[in-house]
Amino acid sequence: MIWNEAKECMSRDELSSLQGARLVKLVDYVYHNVEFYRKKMQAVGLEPGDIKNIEDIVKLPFTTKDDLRDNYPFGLFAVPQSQIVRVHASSGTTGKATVVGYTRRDIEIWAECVARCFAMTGVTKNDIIQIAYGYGLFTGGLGAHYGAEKVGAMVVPMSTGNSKKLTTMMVDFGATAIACTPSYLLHLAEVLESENKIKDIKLKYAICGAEPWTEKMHKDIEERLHVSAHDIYGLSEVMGPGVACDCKFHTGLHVCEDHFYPEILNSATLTTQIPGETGELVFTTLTKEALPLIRYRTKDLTSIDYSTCQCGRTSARISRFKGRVDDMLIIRGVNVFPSQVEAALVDVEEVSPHYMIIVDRVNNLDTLEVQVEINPQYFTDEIRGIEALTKKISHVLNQALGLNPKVKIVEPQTLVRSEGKAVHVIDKRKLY
Ligand code: DLL
Repeated sequence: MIWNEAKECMSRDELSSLQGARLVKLVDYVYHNVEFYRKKMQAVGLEPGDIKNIEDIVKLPFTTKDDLRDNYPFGLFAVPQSQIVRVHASSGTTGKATVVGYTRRDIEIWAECVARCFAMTGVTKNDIIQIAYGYGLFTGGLGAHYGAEKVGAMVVPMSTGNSKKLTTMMVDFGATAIACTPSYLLHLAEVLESENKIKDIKLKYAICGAEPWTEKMHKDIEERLHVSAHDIYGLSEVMGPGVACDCKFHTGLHVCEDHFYPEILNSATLTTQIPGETGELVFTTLTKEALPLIRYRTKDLTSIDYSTCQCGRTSARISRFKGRVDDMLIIRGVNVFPSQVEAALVDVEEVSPHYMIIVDRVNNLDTLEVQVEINPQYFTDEIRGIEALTKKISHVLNQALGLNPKVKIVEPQTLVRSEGKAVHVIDKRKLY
């Protein structure tokens, strides 16, 4: 079933003129409603009338996560607060959240995009879907939820956490689809295997995203759970899940191009890469009202293919993600920057600025350990003192990251000093 054939199968020429018309409207809209964009355009001598078609997009300046952070919390919103019906947030590089807002229409379009994604995987109103992305400020849970409801599927809002309950309900309810991070799904596969329940499940589809995963993980999920596994992509700044997803042919993720205009950038030269070449993905939101973004640099690395897919969709397809251009780690779906750890530790006077973040994957679940050097004047052999300090640091890091890292206090001068750029992260996860 194709959810919105009119939008997903239009010719590339038709699509370009739709995108062009939407861009012209968008530029006029942001120029008159967001001071940040007006100033940025004025700084390069641009007036809204200078943007006449989609090709003109390259004249516009880029937007970055720092711009969102500098305008925290609502500075880039293009509508008054009375028109915002929801906000979500994700972590920023220094611990300050990046806040995103939605009008009622934004929420409707978001649900439609996610519905398209689910529909292209095969999910229909006859399916029972467990949503096991986190519900809350993270866009995963609610974003997937509204899209699944729009398809008409029966939604089970599990959120994350209780794996035993999830697997029990998966069997008891006869769930036919699940949406969660790929690493969590592999963990669930282990739980089901250990309970000898694989034979009892009725899963047909897995819609996984929010973190990088490999072809091998994809194959593993399909073989162990007997499902068709799909890659869903999105980011809160642009909307949330549902910006792109792969269909049953698995030849790249179809971008909802009538709403999000993709460009692939050579980060060094800031010029557009030719199709097939890897670069940084940049998005312009063509229809968003609350938080429109012009040429937003996602930092995600991928390549693009404009040829028509075997499924009939004409939308551009981006390849499975090859990593990021910055140091953002994704741990259990939560975005973590090393600088957030550093900023949090600065407030703990007993420890030095030397720290090391160790990320691993045990039983398919990400683990996070933070090693911190104690300051020589606080160095003690007294266990109780160390225990109290460990607890204090755990609390500080939990507040900053929204995760519960294992904290290990080490003696002064233990951590390796780097001669060049400081190394603060050891990521042992093997994306096998
Ligand atoms: O992770 C939105 C989402 C939720 C997508 C559920 C898919 C499913 P953020 O927390 O803002 O939003 O994180 C966005 O996560 O820039 C990528 O680096 C990474 N990411 C998201 N989906 C994928 C994917 C959500 N399918 C950041 N493959 C993005 C690889 C992904 N990386």
